[in-house]
Amino acid sequence: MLSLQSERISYEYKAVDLRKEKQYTAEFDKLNPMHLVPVLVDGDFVVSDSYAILLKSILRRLLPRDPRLKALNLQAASIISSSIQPLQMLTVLAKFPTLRRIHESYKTLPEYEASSPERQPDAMI
Ligand SMILES: N[C@@H](CCC(=O)N[C@@H](CS)C(=O)NCC(=O)O)C(=O)O
Repeated sequence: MLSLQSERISYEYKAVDLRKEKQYTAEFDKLNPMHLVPVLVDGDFVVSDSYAILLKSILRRLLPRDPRLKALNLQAASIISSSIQPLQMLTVLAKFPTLRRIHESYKTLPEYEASSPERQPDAMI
């Protein structure tokens, strides 16, 4: 636990060690039953999901006032939280044993190897 003071916002930072699966403790379950960080606790108000936290009043002030610039900032936040970040979550890494087994089995086929993304003419290596 760490108490910090930025220019105008004081807050307490509580780290949740995902490698030790601290997101599954009973205490954290009360904050976010989806077992994901980040979570913002403001008195008795609790909100999870970085996009929703961004839109909460205090952080909303960090967004540009110009509606076009604001839209571009929200676009970046949405792309990260909806399209990029979900692919890196611990819940989807190193799982899907059946798909992994099929992939390992197919890898012995020359046709399968030849069709791999990195072997395509337009692959960016
Ligand atoms: N869309 C959510 C995603 C939250 C998320 O996936 N958090 C990751 C860490 S960046 C997490 O808590 N992972 C724990 C797990 O996968 O068990 C957000 O933007 O807050």
